[in-house]
Amino acid sequence: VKNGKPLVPLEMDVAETATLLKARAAELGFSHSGIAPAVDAQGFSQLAEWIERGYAGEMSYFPERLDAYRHPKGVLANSRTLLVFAFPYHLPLAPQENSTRDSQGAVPSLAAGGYGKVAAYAAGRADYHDLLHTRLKELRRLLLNRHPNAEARGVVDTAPLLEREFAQLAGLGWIGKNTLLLNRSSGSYFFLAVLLTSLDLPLDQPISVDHCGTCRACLDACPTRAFVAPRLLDATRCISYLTIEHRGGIPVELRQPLGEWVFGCDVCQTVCPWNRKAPSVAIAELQPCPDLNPLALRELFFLDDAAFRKRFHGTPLWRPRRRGLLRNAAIVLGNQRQADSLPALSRGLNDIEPLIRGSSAWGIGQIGGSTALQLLQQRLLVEEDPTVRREIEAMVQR
Ligand code: B12
Ligand code: SF4
Ligand code: SF4
Repeated sequence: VKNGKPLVPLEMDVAETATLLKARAAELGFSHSGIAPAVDAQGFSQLAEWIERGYAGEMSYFPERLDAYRHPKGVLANSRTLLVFAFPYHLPLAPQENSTRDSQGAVPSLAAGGYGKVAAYAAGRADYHDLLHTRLKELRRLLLNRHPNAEARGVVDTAPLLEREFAQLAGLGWIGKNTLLLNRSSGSYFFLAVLLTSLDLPLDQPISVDHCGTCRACLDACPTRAFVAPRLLDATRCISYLTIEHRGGIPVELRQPLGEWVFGCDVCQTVCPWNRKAPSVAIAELQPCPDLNPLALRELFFLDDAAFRKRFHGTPLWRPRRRGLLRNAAIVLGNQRQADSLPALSRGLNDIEPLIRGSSAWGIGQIGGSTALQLLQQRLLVEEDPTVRREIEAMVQR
């Protein structure tokens, strides 16, 4: 600096910062990066309508801080630009790739029963929020070292920001009919992470072409018919919401369509033609973990709170907690209709948690037969919770 003026023109300086940040992001494992302006969120009024229609379900953080979604300054007051990054995760496993083995060393197929499917993003041991925040922190430090007076904040998921909209503005892809961000080279199997800053970084060109064309594979394949229209998702019908975010019982009419998904769902991505050639480039922490995917469900019913915590704490599957994961497991075992699952479900029917008892009653009812009926009738003699009683009675009367 000479006479209070920078020797290097400021624009060049920020341009160089942008180049450095993108280069470092690539070294840290991000597959794409781009810069978007901090402008009003185009989707704001649609977001408000989406909440109004009840599509957000129990995700109360949407209505509670709706106003903050209007503009990125709701996340960082002085934000001028947003660096948006994509981070790839492992593609869903083909059944033969599943590395879980039973005691005889054989690879169990889901059809054999007792196992549940876990969405690809959650198949590794690490929680992606932790992985991405560590990387964003390093990028933030790099930015602030070069511009000590600037401000920057890294976010993944939890801030009031329509990440896919800003990713599209930053040139990372387009928003597909399944509402996910898609990229011609990587499909949609990646996470998004954002670094908001007060710096005027040079902007990238948004992608304005919609490469979905006439395709509607995702809309037709969704097992629970969760898409009200292209790019409009009723989250309360989405298996990902039901198995991860929803706290209560799974609505009866959606239990069979849930199929074998015990945590999340990949259907609207696996059918997408843009994912056919997507490269599998996940880092070690996101590689599918043999004891998590597919998930052996029956043994879960024999884990108490402490054992459950020991097994799942720190993994993505911890989010719905024991009660949520066992609720899901009971539904999947019910859908598989295997008598071998009755001992586990019987344990669930007598669990301390009413949600698990009610879901297990449903699972036992799906398996049917005299043992199932006996288990349900026995429980009915002592059951006091009215909701669980209704679940059991509905199964006994079938
Ligand atoms: C809440 C949430 C969910 C909810 C709701 C999903 C959703 N589509 O909104 C649930 C739990 C269902 C979910 C599921 C999944 N999620 Co999620 N989720 C989020 C989160 C935290 C917020 C999304 C959000 O703001 N939704 C609000 C609604 C309104 O957004 P929208 O549906 O896109 O709405 C727009 C359009 O509908 C549009 N619109 C167009 N026409 C019309 C017409 C009308 C009438 C209306 C009302 C609206 C409308 O306007 C809206 C506003 O822009 C984001 C992270 C973030 N902060 O952005 C991750 C995020 C979107 N999820 C992610 C992932 C990976 C998933 C799953 C694939 C996980 C899985 N395998 O199970 C599934 C995919 C399901 C799907 N098809 O969307 C990634 C997606 C990465 C990518 N490539 O796009 C994100 C970005 C997380 C991350 N940081 O990486 N998720
Ligand atoms: S994640 Fe599954 S349930 Fe949700 S919209 Fe996609 S296909 Fe439907
Ligand atoms: S399946 Fe088809 S319509 Fe759906 S996101 Fe992919 S290209 Fe678009």
